[in-house]
Amino acid sequence: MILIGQYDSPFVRRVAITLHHYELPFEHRPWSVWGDAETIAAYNPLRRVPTLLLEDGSALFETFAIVDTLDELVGAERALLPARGPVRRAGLRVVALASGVADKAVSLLYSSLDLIVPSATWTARCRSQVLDTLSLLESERAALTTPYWLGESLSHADVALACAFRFTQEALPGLIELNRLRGLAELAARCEARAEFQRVYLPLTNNLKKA
Ligand SMILES: N[C@@H](CCC(=O)N[C@@H](CS)C(=O)NCC(=O)O)C(=O)O
Repeated sequence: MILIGQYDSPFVRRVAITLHHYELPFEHRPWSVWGDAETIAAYNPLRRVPTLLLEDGSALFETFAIVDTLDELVGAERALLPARGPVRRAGLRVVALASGVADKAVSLLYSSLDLIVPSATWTARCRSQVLDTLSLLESERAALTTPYWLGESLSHADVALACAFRFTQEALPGLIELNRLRGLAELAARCEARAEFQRVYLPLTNNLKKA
């Protein structure tokens, strides 16, 4: 398999961490959605990352579809969420909220880099979406006592959340007040200390235009 995209993307990072966690071998093409857009277009006309090329030559896009395929490859016993039931739904809910935060943070980053020209209304809306969702997740996390969101072991909820959390802090410095998000910060730190997270990290730089 070949993973296309840079590790400063919270979505690419999530896929790479999942690949490492599952010990699935892959090659990495750290192509930029800006500088290498036309190279990416040969595999994905949306010119978006992550894009994952499978052994049969087919290309997968959208993090949820890629992760779903990786779960299928390793089988239900090793997958980072149960195949069905309430724990799966609880995990998917956190994944969706964390992915939404990452999505809005990416949009705000692009606008701060003058890659898009947003209205003040749109920017304020994105900021509220990021902050209110993190605040909701913080209050839900505060009610949990387990080391990871769904219990004793890592799940897709933790990977998605930790990737979104780190990216949001780097992409939007000053937006998040960490002392209001202590539970999320602690969970993210637990994830970031793990080997598969440490293997997959590229700091977001301001010369970027590369995410
Ligand atoms: N919903 C997509 C979001 C992926 C995404 O936003 N990727 C960014 C890089 S972080 C991208 O491809 N940006 C270029 C673009 O959207 O045109 C997913 O989950 O894979």
